[in-house]
Amino acid sequence: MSEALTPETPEAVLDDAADQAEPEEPIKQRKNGLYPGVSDELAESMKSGWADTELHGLEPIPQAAHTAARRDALSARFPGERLVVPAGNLKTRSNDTEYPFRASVEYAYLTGNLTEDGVLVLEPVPGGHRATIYLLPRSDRENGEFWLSGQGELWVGRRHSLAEAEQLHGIPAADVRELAAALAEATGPVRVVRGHDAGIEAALTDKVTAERDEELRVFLSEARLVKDDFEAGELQKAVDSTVRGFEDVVKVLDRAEATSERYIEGTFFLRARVEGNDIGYGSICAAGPHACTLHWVRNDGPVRSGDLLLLDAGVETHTLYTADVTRTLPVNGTYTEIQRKIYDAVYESQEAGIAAVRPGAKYRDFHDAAQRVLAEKLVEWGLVEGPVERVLELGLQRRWTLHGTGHMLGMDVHDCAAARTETYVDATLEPGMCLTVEPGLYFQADDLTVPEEYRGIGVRIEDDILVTADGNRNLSAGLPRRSDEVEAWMASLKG
Ligand SMILES: [Mn+2]
Repeated sequence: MSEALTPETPEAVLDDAADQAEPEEPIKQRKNGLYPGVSDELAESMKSGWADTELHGLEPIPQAAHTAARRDALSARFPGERLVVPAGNLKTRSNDTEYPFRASVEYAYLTGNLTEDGVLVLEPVPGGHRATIYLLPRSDRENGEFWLSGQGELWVGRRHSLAEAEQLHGIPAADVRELAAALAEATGPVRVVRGHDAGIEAALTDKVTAERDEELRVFLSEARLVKDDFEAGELQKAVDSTVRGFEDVVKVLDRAEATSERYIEGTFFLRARVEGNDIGYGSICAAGPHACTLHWVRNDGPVRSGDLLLLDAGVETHTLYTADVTRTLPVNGTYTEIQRKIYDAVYESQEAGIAAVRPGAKYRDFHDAAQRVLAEKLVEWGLVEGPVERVLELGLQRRWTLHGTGHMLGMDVHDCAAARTETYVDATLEPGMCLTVEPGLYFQADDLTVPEEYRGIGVRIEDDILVTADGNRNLSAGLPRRSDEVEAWMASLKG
């Protein structure tokens, strides 16, 4: 990262800065605490000679056609109350470097805007609410902010003006730098989505309660249980990019063998960054026994011919919807006998799970259907004593199935996580819900209760399933799942 305008020695800068007249308005210092040395002549020069780049007649972003209805639903749930939904701020990685910014799901869902420091406020008015997005405006040239401040556009890139933001999002925009003080002054009931913007929360600290704020968070989580057509389309885009990312990985498995699991991680990441915003979660690139570690994201192990590769990865779109897909592939293109036996059992379990996804079915049905198949296989193989009913009742299969069979999918990979039990796991499926079906079997390398040939084998198959009016649609059907089809697909890509 460049650090232009840094003079030779820090001492020189401090002396120099002390000599400078204070700017009329305080400029936020760059995080290294050093002002660059600035002569009056240079400061004057930097104020002028810049073209007017204001954009006019901007088309609204595609989400704008949907976010108004989402805000209306929120408004109807909390009449007469001020609602504050922050995007969040940059998070420090170390010293003056930050993690890539990702707007809070609640803010992105309600506005479509994705920039740091943004805040949506719904102000109660007769008959409903008036929405405003508070944003950092374009940098001021007059006070030097645009080139002397760390948030200045010269450093971080051009922002949209407030007028441009208003056209893009279909929501009136205002300067966020005045919001905290205004919120601190304001009276009347207010709720804030917590955990994203400490400054905004501090301004509201005497006016909010944890319990009431949680109700706001829960509502926004439950609002996302059923996806609208736009969201379903974005999820399909995320999956389509993910399919291409899996194809990329298969094509470079020989290079991964020559290096490590990192080659797979990097290959998938390239696809995610070129076609989408990012990966939706840390890619699990688990070769050999690492497949038995459910969240293996270190990805620093060897990739060996004869082993399986469990790849659990998803591309996140520019609108922040993510796929969540897993395939378990033979590194050399052909499953061994024992690998195929375990794989086919998981496949059969997944088929039973997917078949149970339809409107009106209980959410738990697909999990129960998938678990039953796995329990049957484990009894059949003599790994656990039957009958199957006893195994299921005592949950004995879970030594090897380990996790639930799926979850809601959307802007979060584990979407709608704040939804109440009665609206999610104890509820029934509705058209527009999107969930993963992802049974697995995992035989740890040190599991002495299973024959040696099982040890170190982990298999998961995961697809993204949209509930439709008459059943379901597998959004990730573009990736083969049956073992012989996986082998044929790999052969065709390596060809
Ligand atoms: Mn998943």
